[in-house]
Amino acid sequence: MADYRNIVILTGAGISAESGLATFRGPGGLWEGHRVEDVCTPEALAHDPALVHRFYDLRRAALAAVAPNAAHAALARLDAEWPGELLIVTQNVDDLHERAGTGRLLHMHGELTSALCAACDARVSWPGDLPPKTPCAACGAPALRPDIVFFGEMPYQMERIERALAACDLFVSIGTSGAVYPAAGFVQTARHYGAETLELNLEPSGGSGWFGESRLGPAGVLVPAWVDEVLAR
Ligand code: BJW
Repeated sequence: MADYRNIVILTGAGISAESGLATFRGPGGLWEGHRVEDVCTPEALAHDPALVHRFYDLRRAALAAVAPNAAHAALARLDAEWPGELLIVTQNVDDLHERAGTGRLLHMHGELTSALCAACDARVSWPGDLPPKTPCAACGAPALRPDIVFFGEMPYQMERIERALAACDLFVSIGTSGAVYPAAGFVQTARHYGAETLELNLEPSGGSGWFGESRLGPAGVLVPAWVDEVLAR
């Protein structure tokens, strides 16, 4: 790969799989037993808030039982030691990147440990269960919901992400199936602006053909090896 200084990394559920968190698609996936439209749309939240809140309460509780793995730790090391620009954009709503020590991070699909007020858009840290109709401390409306980007809603910080994609000279995608937009299109945006592109995934993703290089295997092996390479340059 050519010389590079400015890296954008996209992570997905595959990076947390070796920590024991289920991915979404495939056998044993998180939505097996739940239809996605029953839990992950604004319509589902309006129709059956108890089901949707319970689904995310269980996911939030499961976080306490898991820990960051070698892939999260390697990206935290990259963040600490890489002297150039770096942005890690995660689609994941878990907090394993932060717990590994990564700072240059944004959560484009929301966070399990945060609540969002549907009335005033306030976001507040929320580590425990979140019953429907919980009042918002900012505006008083009984409107706190999981701070999760549902299908049909705009992911967070898209302008910042688009700017970073346009400016980077290396785009790396880790542990994502490339099934959900706009994240699935980031590789094309980065290529359009001239970046090198690398995929690290267990199997070829939906957008594999867009990547200049694909390395297949578990993130817990591939990511530390790649970070060693980058920091040795
Ligand atoms: C490993 C591994 C190991 C396993 N090591 N790897 C038609 C065409 C195009 C788009 C649309 C369309 N119709 C609707 C849309 C838009 C829609 C969309 O993309 N739908 C698709 C289903 C087609 N998108 C949206 O609605 C988004 N909003 C939007 O588009 O707004 C408008 C807009 C316009 C213009 C610009 C910007 C925006 C919102 C999407 C919200 C997604 N939310 C979810 C749920 C979050 C809450 C929760 O966690 O419950 O986010 S969906 C779910 O999928 C979650 C994930 O972040 C996301 C991606 O999944 P991910 O991470 O890729 O996981 P998997 O399971 O799919 O893949 C895991 C991968 O890891 C696999 O490849 C494994 O092989 C691999 N793996 N073990 C390495 N050990």
